[in-house]
Amino acid sequence: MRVLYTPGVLIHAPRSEMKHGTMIPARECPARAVIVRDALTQGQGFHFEEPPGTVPPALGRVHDRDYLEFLQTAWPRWQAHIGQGDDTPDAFPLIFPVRTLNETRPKAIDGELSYYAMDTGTPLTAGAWESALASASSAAEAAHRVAGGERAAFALTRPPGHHAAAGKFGGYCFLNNAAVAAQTLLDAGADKVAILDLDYHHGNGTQSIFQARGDVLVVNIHADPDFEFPFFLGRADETGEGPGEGATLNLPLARGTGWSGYAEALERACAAIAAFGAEALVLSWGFDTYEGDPLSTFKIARDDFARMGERAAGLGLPSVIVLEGGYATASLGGNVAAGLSGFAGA
Ligand code: Q9C
Ligand code: ZN
Repeated sequence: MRVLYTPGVLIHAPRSEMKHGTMIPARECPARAVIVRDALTQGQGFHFEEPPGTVPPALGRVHDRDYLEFLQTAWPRWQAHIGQGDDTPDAFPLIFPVRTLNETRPKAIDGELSYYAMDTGTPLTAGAWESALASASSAAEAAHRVAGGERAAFALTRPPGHHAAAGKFGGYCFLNNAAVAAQTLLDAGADKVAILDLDYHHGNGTQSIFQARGDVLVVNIHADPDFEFPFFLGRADETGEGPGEGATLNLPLARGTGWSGYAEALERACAAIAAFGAEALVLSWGFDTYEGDPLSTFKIARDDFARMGERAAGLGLPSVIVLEGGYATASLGGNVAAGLSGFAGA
């Protein structure tokens, strides 16, 4: 299997995030990509290639122009605002335009951070834009390969993307890599693309980007938002709107779900994708469903990732696979290798 990887994904290195009111080391860290890269390098049948260092055209079709401008310039503005040069701490938003306020975009950088964020859990760092762009470029190049006839390609993306909406960052995500891959497949000639999101968390960004579109089916299998982040999207009654009515499918699962419950949802997901008539698949694959993951309540084992990959491959569709979450860093390389090998072996 083709692997799109660039060291650009290692630049974004958040220091810390908040947990229960105190700061802990950031879970979404460069070591995640390093361990996946090393596991695939040592594994069988993975062929590495670097994506081009250019901005993928699909980026501007799934994200707002003003949001992209903000992301690209946020760090130097934040640095100037803080006035501590190279010692500038990571940027966090501290207020949100909730229902009692209005959504007029402020001019100050700290106000804009709040305008473009969905949570305080996503440190914006000196390298956030560079790594997010490297990831989006990897996803787009993987899509080009698949559009050009390769059976499957894996984009080793980090930071992840599925919580990022057209104009919002959050959930460790800045640019929606899966959406970029899907849009690239469409732009290369596919009429219909399906996105299957297997991260532990609901991919709210991906759903919202395509919610009113009929050309992309978005299917999510995830922890029920009644008890889990992102809390405000991912319910079973969300089915899409306008031309996208019927092209959103949410399969929320209970706390503690193991392989049997998960496999049942996966069957339903695959049946929907087959019925939609997709010509290509984007697998938005997070490995935080793992039984050893610090963010997960699910009980998915390494062998189960191989079964997951096998089932997704069984759809028989040209597939772009992008990496989403997975925070049991020491186990992440082996888990990704197992999943991709399961896919390739099917
Ligand atoms: N105390 C992805 O997996 N914060 N994002 C959880 C737990 C949000 C995860 C806080 C987790 C977002 C791509
Ligand atoms: Zn996740």
